[in-house]
Amino acid sequence: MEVPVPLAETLRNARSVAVLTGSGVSAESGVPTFRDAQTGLWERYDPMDLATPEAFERDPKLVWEWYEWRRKLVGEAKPNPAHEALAEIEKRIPDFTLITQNVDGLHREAGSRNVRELHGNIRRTICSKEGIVVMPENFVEGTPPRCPKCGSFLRPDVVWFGEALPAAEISAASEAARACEIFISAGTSSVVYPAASLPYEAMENGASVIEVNPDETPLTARADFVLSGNAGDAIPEMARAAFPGMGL
Ligand code: BV8
Repeated sequence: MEVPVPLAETLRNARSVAVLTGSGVSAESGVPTFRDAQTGLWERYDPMDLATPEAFERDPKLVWEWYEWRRKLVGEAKPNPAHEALAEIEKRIPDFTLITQNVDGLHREAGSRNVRELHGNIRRTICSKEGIVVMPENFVEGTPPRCPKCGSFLRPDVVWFGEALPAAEISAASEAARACEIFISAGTSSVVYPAASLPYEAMENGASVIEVNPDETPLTARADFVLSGNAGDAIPEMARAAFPGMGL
C-alpha cells in the first residue's frame, strides 16, 4: 500500500491527533464487524435488533446469550497490527486521543493509553437497574444472572441503540476532535451517531481527515486522504512511513 508522502509528513509533524476506530479495526483479530453476517445460531438475528433496550426487555435470556457468545469471541481475540501500530503512534504524538466505538477492549490490551470507549466494554457487566459494575464472582445464578444487591437482571456495560453515550466519553472525544490537526477514521462504516459526527467536527476546526477502510463510506468523499485497504496493513504502513525508525 502506497502512503502519500504529504500524509506521512503531516503525521510526523503533528502535535495533536485524534483517531476514531470501528469494528473493522478488530476484524483482523477475528472479531466479526458489527454488520458482518452473524455466524452459527446467531445467523438469523440482526445485531441492530438485539443491541437495544427493547430486545433486552422482551427477551433478556436471548440478549444475554448473544453477548456471552460475543464475549467468548472477544476473550479469544488478540490485538492485531492495527491496534499495535496505533499504540506506537500514540508514543510519538504529544497530544493523542484514541476514540473507539468497539466494545472489545483490544486497544488497551495493545498498549494504547488515552482511550475513550464511546460504546462501553463488553467485558464489563452492570446491574440493569442501578448501573453499578458487578464482578462475575458476585453474579446471582441465572440467564441473565441477577444483581446481588437488588435482584435485577445484569446486562453488558455497552451502549445500546437509543441509549445515551457516557457523557464524559463523548465530550472528551468531541473536544479531541475539535482540537486535533489530524483526524484518522479507521474501520468504521461512519453511519452510527453521534460517533460518526466526530470527523466533521474535526474538519470544521481545520483538521486533515484520513480514512482507512477497504470500502467506501459516507465520509470517503470528504476525507483529505483515503487509504483503501485493511487496517492491519494500512495503519502499520502509515506509521512506518511517518516514523521510519518505528520497529513495526
Ligand atoms: C443515541 C454497542 C440518543 C453495542 C453500538 C443522529 C444523532 C444521534 C443519534 C442518532 C442519529 N441518527 C440515528 C440515531 C440513532 C442511532 C444511530 O446512529 N443509528 C444509526 C444506525 C443510524 N444512535 C444511537 O442510538 C446512539 N444513541 O444517539 O442516543 C439519546 C440521547 C440522549 C438520551 C437518550 C438517547 C447509540 C449508538 C451506539 C450503539 N451501540 N455498539 C454492541 O456492540 O453490542 S454501535 C455498533 O455499531 C458498534 O459499536 C459499532 O461501533 C457501530 C458501528 O459499526 P462499525 O463499528 O462502523 O462497524 P460496521 O460493521 O458498521 O462497519 C465496519 C466497517 O469496517 C465497514 O465500513 C467495513 O468496510 C470496514 N472494515 C471491514 N474490515 C476491515 C474494515 N476496515 C478496516 N480494516 C478491515 N480489515
